[in-house]
Amino acid sequence: MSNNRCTESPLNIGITCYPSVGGSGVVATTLGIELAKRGHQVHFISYERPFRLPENEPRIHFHQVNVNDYGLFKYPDYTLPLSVEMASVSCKHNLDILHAHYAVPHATAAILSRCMLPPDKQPRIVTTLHGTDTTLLGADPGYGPAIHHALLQSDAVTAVSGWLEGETRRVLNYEGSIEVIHNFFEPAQPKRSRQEVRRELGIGDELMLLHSSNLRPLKRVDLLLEAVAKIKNRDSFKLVILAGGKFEPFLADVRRLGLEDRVIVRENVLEIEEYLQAADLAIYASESESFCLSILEAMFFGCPSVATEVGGIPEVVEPGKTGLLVPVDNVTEFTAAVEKLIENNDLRKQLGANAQSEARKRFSANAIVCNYEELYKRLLKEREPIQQLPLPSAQR
Ligand code: GMT
Repeated sequence: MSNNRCTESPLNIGITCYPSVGGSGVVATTLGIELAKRGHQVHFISYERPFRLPENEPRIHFHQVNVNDYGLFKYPDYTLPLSVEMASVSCKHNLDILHAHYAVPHATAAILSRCMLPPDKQPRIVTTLHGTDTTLLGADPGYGPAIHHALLQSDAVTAVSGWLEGETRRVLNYEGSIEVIHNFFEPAQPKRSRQEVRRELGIGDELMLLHSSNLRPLKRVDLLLEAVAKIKNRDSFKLVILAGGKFEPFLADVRRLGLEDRVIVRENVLEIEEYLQAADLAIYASESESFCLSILEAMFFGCPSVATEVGGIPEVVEPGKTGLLVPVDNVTEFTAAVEKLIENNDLRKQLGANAQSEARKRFSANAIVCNYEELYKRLLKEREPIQQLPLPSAQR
């Protein structure tokens, strides 16, 4: 273990995250890619390769956790094999930092892995809270105390918004230190042009509204569809839904609301940038959101948002400057805000331009990744061995 490693030298960093479609996995993957670009060795540890993790990139490694489904257990366990893999990777690759994205079960597994290692092989553990690990699971008595314990035992805890920091204190009664490091995005260059993508989608002069999410109930896709169905000028738009999951459960709503010719769905899209560049307005009706990475992804392509004023969204969208915010659960106001930006091209374009420049300034990899690097280096410095004072001769 590199206790005395020069903190300016490249680090060995382990990252654990969910590999499937979801904001926390996307942020963790992008962070790993950016850290590798900056010269660090980055080791991803998960049950599958994260879906946005490129193959054959220098300094990026993937370690798969094998989970055996033993017939004697009703539920397969992931936490123990994950902790064993974390300990093994820490040991073999001299990890300086083990960074758990989304506390459950990653932070607990990281703490457990550290207990399996001798002191000189123990990495510093960073836990990043993403949202429902606090707001949903933190409030569950079957999880809360374990999450609280994992946060206390972590060497550093970060949250993706100031709002989530507050919720973590409130829900988990956590009094330790939490550093807010906002999410960031590093868009890839789209391979197709805006026109090509719009042609593929069958969009002509209409405005392209975009919603991109995992469609879980708190995204309130039901409410979003209702609001869109109330837009007076039906020919003025098409709604493209990038679904991180099956859209099938919402087909009945689409039919009931007469939106069959207005809604276009693409499931599990990897080339998200192609669709982002083709969009004119992003729409989000979530009832809770610690940050809403999808809004940020759209902002990078000059696309403003209409979103609900919940959670960390006001830290991302400045109402009247980079988008419009409306109260949660209010279909009428949501529709009115979308109509306003459909009708007023100048306003929409101005908000989009502002959104893009704010995103680049505040939420780019350049603006954010250094905060994680500084945190890692601070943690490693804190553990550098204190200079031994010479013992008095009597004790030698
Ligand atoms: O907590 C979740 O819902 C899942 C999580 C995820 O893995 O996508 O989403 C959360 O983390 C994202 C990345 O930090 C944030 O952009 C989302 O707002 C947040 N979701 C919620 O808070 C509901």
